[in-house]
Amino acid sequence: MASLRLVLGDQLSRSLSALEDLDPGADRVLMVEVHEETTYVRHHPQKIILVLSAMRHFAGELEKRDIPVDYVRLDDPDNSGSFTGEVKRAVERHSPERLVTTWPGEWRVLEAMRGWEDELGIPVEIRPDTRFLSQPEDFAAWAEGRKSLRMEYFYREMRRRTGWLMDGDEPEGGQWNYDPENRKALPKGHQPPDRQRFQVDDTTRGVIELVKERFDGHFGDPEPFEWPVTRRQALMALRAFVANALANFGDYQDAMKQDGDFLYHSLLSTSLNIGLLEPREVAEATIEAYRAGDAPLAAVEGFVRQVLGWREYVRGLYWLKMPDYADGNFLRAQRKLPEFYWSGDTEMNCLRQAIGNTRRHAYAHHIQRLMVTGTFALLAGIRPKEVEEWYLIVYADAFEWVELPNVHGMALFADGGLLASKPYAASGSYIDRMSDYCSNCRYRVKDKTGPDACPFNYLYWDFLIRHEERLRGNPRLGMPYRNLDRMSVERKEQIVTDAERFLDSL
Ligand code: FAD
Ligand code: DLZ
Ligand code: SF4
Repeated sequence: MASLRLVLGDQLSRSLSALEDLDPGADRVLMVEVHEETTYVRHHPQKIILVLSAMRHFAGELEKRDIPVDYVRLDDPDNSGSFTGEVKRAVERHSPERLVTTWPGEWRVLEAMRGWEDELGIPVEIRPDTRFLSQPEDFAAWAEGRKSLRMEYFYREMRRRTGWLMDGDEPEGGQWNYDPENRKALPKGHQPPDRQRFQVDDTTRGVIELVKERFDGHFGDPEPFEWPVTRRQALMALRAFVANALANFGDYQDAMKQDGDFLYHSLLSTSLNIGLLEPREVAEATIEAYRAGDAPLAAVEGFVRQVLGWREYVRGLYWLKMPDYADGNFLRAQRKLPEFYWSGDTEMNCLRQAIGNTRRHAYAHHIQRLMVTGTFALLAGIRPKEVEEWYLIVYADAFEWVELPNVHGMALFADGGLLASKPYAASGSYIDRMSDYCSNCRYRVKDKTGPDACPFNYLYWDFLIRHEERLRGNPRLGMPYRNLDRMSVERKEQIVTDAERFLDSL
């Protein structure tokens, strides 16, 4: 055989670089379900179902096009359980001249791949992942010599490079960023559209049963399982988002609502991250809606910034800074992850809502991830590695290249400000402003201290007091520190006492 083309579970794109120049008469695709990937963390059952079902559908689609696929199932008795073991076995079966694959999404997998030439005794070609709109070396060139790596400037460069939402050399509408218009709470009684749901077919049903049997005890409900698992379904999800939600995406991007699991979010991250959709087509579909007058500029710019800006930026940062990036702990956070992150058993309604959403769908939207579970972990000083593992486990879209910078850098400020210019610390009033959670909570968001006060309130000030040495010099924290300076000694003592009492009870 000429070449063996390895396709991983998050590389399910017909345009994948490993599949370029494939000769169906001489080459073969290799796809492997392996124990190591299904268990390197105790993934939410829906994440395993998503990846395995999408892999099986993708293999079927390749075969329909007469591309030979060697597909190893998880329950194959000879399955060695790892990428390295399965690649070795496949090389023994097929004696290819070379192995071709695409740059993976996680450092640990790249490390394994780098040892394959020696182990297999054949050339191993690791091709760039051209589905992204920028490559790690582009990011490294952009970052070179810069004191700070703010996403906003990277994003502007990407806008210029793609020409998206540009008017010549200027941004469409005269502004690069319409975020200030994108921070509205949902009006009372407002009903966001329902999520597009996908029927479970026989392939997915088979995987659901396998996962229920093998991964019983993992956090999260396996069913109802409603994620797209084929390209056709993913395209339907994209069309549904553009038609039903995009126009309001900007306004309500930061909003949260009791039992509002999805609001106006696109729910496209799972499809993007496993390759059923490409970022280019997703962004272009939204820009087309703007040009057709179907969505306002602020909404479309807000969405494009997530896909062209944040998504590409976090990947660039990940590959620039790994493997050391994962080891930072700027704020020396050492507390254990509270049990309620798994059980949802807490009287804090905002956390109960975000964790419940996560358990039901392997999904929570950005502000729930950042300003509820993320901010709480930041304020409470939870050990970054434990928080990172939680996020990698519980979300169906979690792959380390995107999860780690978002948790370590954005939510926890564990990189000391490489990604974020200040910690995303906030008191309960932020959650109260952006949601209706507080009116359904046992705690009182207006109370600042005492047993009934919202814990976010005293934890916020306690956080600033605890980290004064590290954070007072941050120019973006000037105002809160000035407010802290105006507080009486007794008030500060009360804050510290309340915070200690609460944290000890976790
Ligand atoms: P929308 O709100 O509709 O956004 C559109 C798209 O923009 C998303 O599908 C996603 O591809 C992209 N996007 C938006 N924000 C980001 C971001 N900060 N970084 C990268 N891409 C972004 N995203 C993941 O894909 N996987 C993760 O494991 C992940 N972990 C996160 C952990 C934390 C603590 C935080 C704060 C954010 C995390 N994000 C992660 C980013 C973001 O929250 C999710 O991409 C988003 O919630 C997915 O839902 P959606 O498709 O409905 O997104
Ligand atoms: C997440 C995941 C799971 C659960 N299982 C598999 C698998 O059995 N086979 C596979 O090829 N990929 C799987 N994946 C996705 C991989 O973990 C992912 O490709 C690597 O982490 C690199 O990003
Ligand atoms: Fe969360 Fe505090 Fe509001 Fe309760 S009062 S929902 S703990 S922010």
